[in-house]
Amino acid sequence: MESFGHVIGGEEVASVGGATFESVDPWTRAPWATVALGSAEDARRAIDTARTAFDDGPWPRMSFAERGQLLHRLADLIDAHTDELALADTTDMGKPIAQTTSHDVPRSARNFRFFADHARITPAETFPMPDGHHAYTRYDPAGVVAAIAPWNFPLMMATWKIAPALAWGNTVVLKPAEQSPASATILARLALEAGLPPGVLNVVHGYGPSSVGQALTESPDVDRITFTGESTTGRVISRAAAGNLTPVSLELGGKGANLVFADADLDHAVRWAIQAIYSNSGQVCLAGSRLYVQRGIYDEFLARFTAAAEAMVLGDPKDPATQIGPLSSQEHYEKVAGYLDVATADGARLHTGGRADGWTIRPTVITGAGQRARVTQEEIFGPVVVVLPFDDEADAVSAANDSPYGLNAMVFTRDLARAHRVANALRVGTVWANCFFVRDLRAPFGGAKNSGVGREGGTYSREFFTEPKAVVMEIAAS
Ligand code: TXE
Repeated sequence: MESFGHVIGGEEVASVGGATFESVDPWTRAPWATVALGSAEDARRAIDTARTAFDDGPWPRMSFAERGQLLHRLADLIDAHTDELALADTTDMGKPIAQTTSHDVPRSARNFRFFADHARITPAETFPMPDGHHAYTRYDPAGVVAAIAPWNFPLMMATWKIAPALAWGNTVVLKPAEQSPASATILARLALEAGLPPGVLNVVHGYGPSSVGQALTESPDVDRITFTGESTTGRVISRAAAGNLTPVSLELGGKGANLVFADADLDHAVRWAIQAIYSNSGQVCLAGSRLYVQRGIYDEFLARFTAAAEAMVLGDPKDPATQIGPLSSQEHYEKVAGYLDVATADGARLHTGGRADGWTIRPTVITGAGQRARVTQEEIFGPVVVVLPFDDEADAVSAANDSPYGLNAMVFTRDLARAHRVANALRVGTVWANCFFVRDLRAPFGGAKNSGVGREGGTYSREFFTEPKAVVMEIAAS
């Protein structure tokens, strides 16, 4: 068994009361690591440490170049420890090793490099005023940031929050999800090795309600809360934060619509549609879990899509050939498997897929579900796609927008005017036209409706993790 502690004030420590929990490998379904189990008291220790590091320590007072140098060093160490970090996430939550190695870990390093550089080179505004004054904006760090991360991209989502927070001079307390704690401790160890001052990046393990998560969101000493997870949890966190008027950034659930028009390049659309729903076993907030196909190509598209889904390689996530691993936990497997029963009980059909061994679900296609069916409206968060036909553009847009979620959508068409029109009409935070998951880290990332509050990325992260200050100065007294 491996062992992972909290990292508070530059040291890896046990919980105050010595409590631990076990992280279960969802492939073997056996515990593989012992993890410190924090309480509200451990959260308070971490917040106090981060507070002192912010109020009295060097970090917020360093130049962007000095901080950037340390964050680049951390990015280099992440790259150098790719195998260890990739294996940690894969063992914790079952994501195929090919994905953690080629995507999640490199992207985590990139998050630090990008935000370090972005903070260093982004200009602030000046406003020359006509009356003998000028105004300019300072982007001062906000203070102590609580980052609450999900289990579906453990290292990648944690670094997406931590990197801009640190680059702008804040100190951080990270609570990783209880299903995927290991990579957070490894990251904090590497941050110390890179030379980040003690107390700047703290990690506390534990649960959400009545535990570390709740303590972080209720603390008056936390200045910003950034959270990714379920929409219901987002509401609970918003309510807790409201007690102290602490600003929150929430990236919540999704039910991405993927619109495939008859004029699309079908091979291309099938390839992306497969990727959009089955990568990470569908445990992706951005998943294209509602696949709307124009009626004229519906049968052909469905046949090609089904063949590609059935060809996917299931198995041990530590095998580099595996494309579909187990779901992240028994609880989550039961939730996703339950939706297969919901689909058939509601009169829909499992066109392909279903349960496999252990906690694995085969790439599943549901047909014959209505627009109002639960499987069409609710976030399943597994390798399960609902395929529905549409007649024309107006029909496609209205079906896509008929959802409580508004995180993202995809449109496949060769008609660029239509791609622009549809992108304009969709009520979501991101539209991908003829692609999926391609990111420019300067662009806003977040969701409309129940998919979130606020945006992160580039200057959007700056707005959230700083306290923008207007300085108005008289130039010449008259
Ligand atoms: O999410 P939670 P869960 C969706 C997906 C999934 C469902 C449940 O549909 O099936 O959520 O997953 C912490 N105060 N997404 O239960 O509970 C918790 O410890 C403070 C979408 O894992 O939202 C963990 O660190 N913190 C998603 C984090 O919140 C609390 C990614 C997420 O857990 C808390 C993951 C509280 N009261 C799941 N309660 C996405 N948008 O990508 C929980 N937490």
